[in-house]
Amino acid sequence: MAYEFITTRTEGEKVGIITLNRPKQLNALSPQLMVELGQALKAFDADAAIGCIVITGNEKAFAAGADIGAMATYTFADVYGDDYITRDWETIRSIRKPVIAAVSGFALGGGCELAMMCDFIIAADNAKFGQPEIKLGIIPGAGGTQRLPRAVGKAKAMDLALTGRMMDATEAERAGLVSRIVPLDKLMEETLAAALMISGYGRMAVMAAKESVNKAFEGTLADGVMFERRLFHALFATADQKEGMDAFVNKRAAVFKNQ
Ligand code: CO8
Repeated sequence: MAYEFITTRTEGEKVGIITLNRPKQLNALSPQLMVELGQALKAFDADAAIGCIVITGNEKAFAAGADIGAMATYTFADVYGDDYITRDWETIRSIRKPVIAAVSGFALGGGCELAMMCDFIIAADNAKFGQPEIKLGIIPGAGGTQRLPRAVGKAKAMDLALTGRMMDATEAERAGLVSRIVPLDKLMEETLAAALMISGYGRMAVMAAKESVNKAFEGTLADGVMFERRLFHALFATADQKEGMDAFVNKRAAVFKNQ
């Protein structure tokens, strides 16, 4: 499919890569870009060959936020009544395959929220994260006030949301927002290595792991542990479990068939 504000490609025919592509606007997330992102995510999710998806930007910006120009004149009736800004932001939550954010440069406002909607974030050493909406007279609108405290704790989330300051990659890793920091020129190499590794594992175990970790953020500990246990039990019905354990016992590499 031809896109205007993103590009897509695959790596090793196993990883789907979506690159946000409005470089002059620092990848500001316009409504049309979000529609295209949703379409690309759904297409990779439906492609049986793809085992993991990566969203990235460019060296200067992952995304500097929702498009302020597009939002500037919106009224309450536009945003609440017609749901202009928010309606295409939820698609990513319905994607069942893992989605990694490979972040270099600015990840601000909606850009930081988009990164947090991904399953984990690998950051280049020049990455900068923040929720500067307060400076515009608004607050985060795509989950920032909810996901940021879960990732970095209340104190730092309050600091970022109330002052609008940015935090660099080192602070973000120390706080638990990003899983690892890599040199800028190694960002895609390291991210694709992780994505290819994930794509090589049994698809059902991968999806169950994603679903189960996400459950940790949405309910009680007891419910989450029970959910995990049921998925753990269910994976013993898969051929991939037999293959993975047989391979270990017989000291050979496992070949998963996603069955
Ligand atoms: N929207 C639109 N255009 C932008 C945005 C943006 N968020 N960010 C940067 N741009 C544009 C600039 O206007 C500029 O365009 P032009 O060249 O035509 O003047 C171009 O990108 C380059 O930007 P700068 O010249 O400002 O570059 P600097 O390197 O000097 O500064 C900054 C970089 C610090 C990132 C600066 O651009 C900045 O502060 N940007 C705005 C950051 C921001 O406030 N983000 C939050 C936006 S609000 C939001 O995201 C709400 C999310 C709600 C989601 C709701 C859906 C569910």
